[in-house]
Amino acid sequence: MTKLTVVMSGFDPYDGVEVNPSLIVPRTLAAQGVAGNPDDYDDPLHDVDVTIRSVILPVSFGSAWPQLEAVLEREHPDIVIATGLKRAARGILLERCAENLKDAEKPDADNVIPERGPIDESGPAAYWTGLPLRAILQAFARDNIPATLSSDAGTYVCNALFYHLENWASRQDKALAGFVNLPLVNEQPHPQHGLPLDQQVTAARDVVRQSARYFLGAVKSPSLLP
Ligand code: PCA
Repeated sequence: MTKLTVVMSGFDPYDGVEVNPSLIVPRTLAAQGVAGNPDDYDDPLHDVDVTIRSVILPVSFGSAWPQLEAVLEREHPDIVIATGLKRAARGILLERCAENLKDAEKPDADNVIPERGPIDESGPAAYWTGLPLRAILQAFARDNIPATLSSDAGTYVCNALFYHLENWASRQDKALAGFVNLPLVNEQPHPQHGLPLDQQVTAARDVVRQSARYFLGAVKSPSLLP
């Protein structure tokens, strides 16, 4: 049986929102797992054992990445999926690209507003995500999950973590990493904002399953192309 390790990160409560879905969804998925169906030979994960580790990070420019990096050094994951909250989002936002820029308008959890400028003075302007976004969107369509591709995770802590993470992934032999923004938890259907929690967990399961398939070579199309 092939073994894969996935690290899924989230953030502490943020932006006055008591229930940050990115705090609950990774923990829930780590507890539930994403088991393939061992009797279904068409299921590319039928003989894959996927372990998910969740980690919750502070909304801090200074310590979110070092805390995630420590987990990556310990777990040596094959796939890393970072998540955060975008409170204005209607559905799931699949982030395409991490920008080498921090530009915060409000203090972080350490009460720090970092100086505006690049995250890494000598790093590239941006990194593409490593996740197979098109395959994930197709899985979302099958599961009726509202989602869009997003070209910009902002210039706050989420983007900074995403950038450090892709920088890390670029130095690994083989590791996929990306960032997914979640909307508010809204149990009642709402025309503009939010999704129920169980739909968000289903979405995260789709992200893990499609990323695992891609990692194992079962998804053919390059991640950013149609
Ligand atoms: N969202 C923030 C940081 C933590 C979170 O959940 C952001 O958009 O940068």
